[in-house]
Amino acid sequence: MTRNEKWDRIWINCHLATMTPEDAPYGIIENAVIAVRDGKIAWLGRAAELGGDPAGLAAQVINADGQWITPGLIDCHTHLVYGGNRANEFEMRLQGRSYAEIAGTGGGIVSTVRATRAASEEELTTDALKRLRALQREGVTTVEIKSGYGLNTETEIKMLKVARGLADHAPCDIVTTFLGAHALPPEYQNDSDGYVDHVCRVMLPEIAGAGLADAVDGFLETIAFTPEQIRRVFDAAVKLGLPVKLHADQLSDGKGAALAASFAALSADHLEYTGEDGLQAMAKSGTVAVLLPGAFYYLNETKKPPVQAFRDHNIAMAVATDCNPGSSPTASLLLMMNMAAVLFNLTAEEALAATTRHAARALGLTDRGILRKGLTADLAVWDIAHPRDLVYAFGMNPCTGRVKNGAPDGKTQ
Ligand code: DI6
Ligand code: FE
Repeated sequence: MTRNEKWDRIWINCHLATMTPEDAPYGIIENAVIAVRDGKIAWLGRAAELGGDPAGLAAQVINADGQWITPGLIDCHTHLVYGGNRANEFEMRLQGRSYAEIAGTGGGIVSTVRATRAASEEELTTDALKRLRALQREGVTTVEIKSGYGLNTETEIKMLKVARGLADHAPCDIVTTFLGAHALPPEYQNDSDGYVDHVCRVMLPEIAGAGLADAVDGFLETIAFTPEQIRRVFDAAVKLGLPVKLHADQLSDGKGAALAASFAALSADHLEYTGEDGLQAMAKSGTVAVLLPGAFYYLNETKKPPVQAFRDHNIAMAVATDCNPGSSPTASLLLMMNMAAVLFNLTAEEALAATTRHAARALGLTDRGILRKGLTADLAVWDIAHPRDLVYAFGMNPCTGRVKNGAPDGKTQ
């Protein structure tokens, strides 16, 4: 091998959880090495099979001291760009008011809309970065971020620009989603059809034209938009070549999962109330079920998503933070993995697949989420004894390093 054919970097003395499905459980390779070159995984396997001296094979050798390496975690559903917070509404809920009640009296999503419209790009960036960095400290290397707190063209664009811009401040890939159909803005108080028209005819084309959205989302719920309205938004998205996803069946069975699946949605999210019709449609379309235990917990819900039915139907399950100021103010994906296990009965292996392989699929990304030669070298390094430890404990963070496109970010805890 000539000098410039050397790998850029090799981690020795590590254990791998590749999360490749054919190597269950966890795709464990003990006493392993993993090498990267040009941002991609160049080689991985048992150290005994390396067939050479690491220092001769790679420009840089990193001794992982027996730690574990997994794919970088992926948070596939967040609203982490927003103005202000809703701690006041949390206090109201503690005094007995419901989330829907607060939303119905000028609070809820619309109060965050007011704060987001008033915030500058700099202010939004500063606040969002705190949340993004918290995710990164737990090994997250790809984050999806939705708009939906602007509800007018100018502010939706501001949010999406801020979201995209976060990648300049933190070694992380940002995937953006336009969520114009999140709530009714005050300007359209008694005219939800008029607002949906505006979303389809003005906002969506302008945002798609500017290349600011990778996908389109909506909120189908009695307190939000009807199936007919969501269908119109999705028709407009499909015409512009954008994939769709949906907040579906969170607080009631609005038949959202089936509607999302009929548009071959990347994912349907929440799904507490999804019934058999929705499950069958999702299985057929290959739509990923994104479970959001943070919102379930924080809203004190009791109806759990049909996890056993997802398994029976072979529907891939992802888990995400839903990081937002109203129903899930958290930036801990590890905690969500633990909650998915304890509250929703995922196995530890399912919970880790849910934030790696299946989360990548929920975003339509085929170059990450597992460790395999040729894929993007996004890694997380953990001071643990076994990959199950990532789901077992909560409020602990064993992440000691992250690698984005083959480069360590240099920071440890
Ligand atoms: N479902 C959610 O969980 C978030 N949005 C949505 O459609 C809640 C957003 C918020 O309360 O601010
Ligand atoms: Fe959400």
